[in-house]
Amino acid sequence: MLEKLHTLQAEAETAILETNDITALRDLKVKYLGKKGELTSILRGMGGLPAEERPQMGKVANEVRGVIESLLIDRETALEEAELEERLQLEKLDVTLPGISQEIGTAHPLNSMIEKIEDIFIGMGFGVAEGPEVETDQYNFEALNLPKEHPARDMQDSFYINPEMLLRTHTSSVQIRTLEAKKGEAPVRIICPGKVYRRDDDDATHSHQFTQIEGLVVDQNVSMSELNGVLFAFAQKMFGAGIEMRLRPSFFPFTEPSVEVDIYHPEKGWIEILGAGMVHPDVLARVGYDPEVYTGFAFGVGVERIAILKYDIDDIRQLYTNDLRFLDQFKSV
Ligand code: 2U9
Repeated sequence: MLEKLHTLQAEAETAILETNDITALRDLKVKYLGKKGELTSILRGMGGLPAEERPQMGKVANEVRGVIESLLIDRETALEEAELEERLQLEKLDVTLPGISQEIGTAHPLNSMIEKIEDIFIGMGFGVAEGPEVETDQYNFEALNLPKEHPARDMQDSFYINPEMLLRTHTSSVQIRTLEAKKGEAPVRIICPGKVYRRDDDDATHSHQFTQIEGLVVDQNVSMSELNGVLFAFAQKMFGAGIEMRLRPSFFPFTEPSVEVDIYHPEKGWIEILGAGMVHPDVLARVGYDPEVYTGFAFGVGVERIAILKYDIDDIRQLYTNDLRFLDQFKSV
């Protein structure tokens, strides 16, 4: 039995030291020291020994158990350390390596231009109003002095959904809705940004959908000189304090008198940037403002037109196609 115990110890020692895996080591513990393990099975045979030999054999058996236990513990510690070391090597982080740069997006030039224009007018006391893109014929045309037979209402020029509904051709309908809601109350000082739709063939300078910002001021004693002052302040803030601006007579059914507003461009000469005028008395009267008491001025800006001019863009379609090579140029704008 003594020999069996020593053989078991030697065998266990070799097996433990040769194991390179924690799970296998736990299996060895069961194999040698478990309830049904080899040491237990040897000890069971102690019953057959003479009584005087049993204490000695018991002592040796305990020593063998102690040796195997400490071998198991040492090996487990060694394997855990090795595993940790391996992980540390594998997961080593070189903090001096250059990082992976993240592409940072930026506002679309059309959106930054809308914001720029809004900021300028907000700075002059205007509020911002918005309204529906699908409009009634009444709000889009009738209320603005564009009667049924007016050429601008032609099916060829607008996107009609049915005889009474269309995609708005300008944001003037938002001003009409605002005036109606104010029920004759003054002052009114609003700008109305938004998408508008016209049946145009798309090319470098035309788009069937574009962005407008229209403005409206209604109060007592509003004059053409206030219109001139507000629009000149806008032109200066947008294009620089030294900009030259002129008004040319024009015609719109909803304003009287009407003007087109040009700025002087050093290379291109006089360029139209917006249209404007004194609100037609019939338009005011129709929404409940007595034209004998109240006057107003209105203007309309094509946002793309201003962006094209300011950023020297050669094709309006570049503002809609989301080509990153184009958009990346506006990171600092
Ligand atoms: C109300 C009364 C009058 C809005 C106006 C213009 C002149 C104008 C164009 C500029 C470039 C349209 O985007 S564009 O093609 N707009 O020239 N718009 S006055 O007049 C109004 C609006 C609302 C109640």
